[in-house]
Amino acid sequence: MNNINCMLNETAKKLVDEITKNLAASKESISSSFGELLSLLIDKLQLSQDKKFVFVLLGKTGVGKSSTVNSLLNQEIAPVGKYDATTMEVQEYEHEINGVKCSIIDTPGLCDDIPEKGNNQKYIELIQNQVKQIDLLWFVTRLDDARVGEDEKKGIQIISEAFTPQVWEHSVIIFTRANKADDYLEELRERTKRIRDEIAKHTGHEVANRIPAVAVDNKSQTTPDGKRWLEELYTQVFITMSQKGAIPFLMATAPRINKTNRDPNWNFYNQSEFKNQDKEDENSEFNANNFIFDSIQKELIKKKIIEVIPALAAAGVTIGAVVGGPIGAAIGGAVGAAVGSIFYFLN
Ligand SMILES: Nc1nc2c(ncn2[C@@H]2O[C@H](COP(=O)(O)OP(=O)(O)OP(=O)(O)O)[C@@H](O)[C@H]2O)c(=O)[nH]1
Ligand SMILES: [Mg+2]
Repeated sequence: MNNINCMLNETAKKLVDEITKNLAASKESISSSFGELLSLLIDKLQLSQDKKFVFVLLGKTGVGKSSTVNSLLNQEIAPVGKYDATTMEVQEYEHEINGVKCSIIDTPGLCDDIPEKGNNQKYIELIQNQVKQIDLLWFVTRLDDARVGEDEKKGIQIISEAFTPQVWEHSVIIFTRANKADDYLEELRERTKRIRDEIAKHTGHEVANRIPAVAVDNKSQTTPDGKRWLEELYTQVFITMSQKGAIPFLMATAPRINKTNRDPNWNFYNQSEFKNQDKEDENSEFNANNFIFDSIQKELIKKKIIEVIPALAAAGVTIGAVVGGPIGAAIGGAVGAAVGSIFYFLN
């Protein structure tokens, strides 16, 4: 427990010791290695705190790239607005969330029909020079657009050439304006297939068909099927992003992870009393910007966490419920929030 002792203040240290001891009294087999596990986890999280996660955004101007990233991270990271892309450039927005750095790299013009024909090679060099890390590539397009445009095809091609087609192994397809679709499920299915087919020209179908597609609507908390999209977006982003970016991302978002086991689709938006409560209490479980995962999403996130930190596979199912919250609170800060969330998902 040396590492913990270094970083915790006296009160927190006592609390962690006490919890560990209580656990030892009640569950001998789990607790014998619990201290080691916790120590390893805290080490890993502390290391990750200095790392950052990087999202690269690809999509035509005005489709909702900025809005969607801002919704997920609950911050005004990239400006939202309607202005025409006139040149192809690379824009990097750097930000710190909960003490963790992130970079959102925007690629204005890359998927837009602007008269810079023949300049693909120049852009490839530009993006290669400016982008050193990609944890997740976001291909953003409107659900109510019927086809994959020539400009989008060009964007897909340039990205594939600049970063090798493997870049699509850590990518998601995001459909915005889900509530504007005429036939939601049909359009979701059809458009997903068309975009995957286009990407498959560079990666082959095996990689392309594994790219998750998520429908969102930045003007609404739900999609036409009545389900919240924020948690689904979070889940697909988290499980698809590179292992390197996953823990920084989890740490940045951990304070917004709601640890109650509530059905995410219970109708809290419809209840005006709770809407008012949202405004009063940022951390309230009724805050619509917080994440309330359903059991399938929890399971997927758990699987990814264990993939990134394999030692956690040894953590018994009972640990999460018993100590996750108190230990997380005792540790405090981004590391504590992440510890609490990780044990919540393991549970
Ligand atoms: N109805 C609806 N409007 C959206 C949605 N997403 C974005 N918008 C609106 O579309 C406009 C453009 O959104 P942005 O997020 O700025 O789009 P962008 O792709 O980042 O655009 P550029 O950075 O200018 O290329 C804004 O007025 C948004 O409010 C959505 O899901 N549904
Ligand atoms: Mg934008």
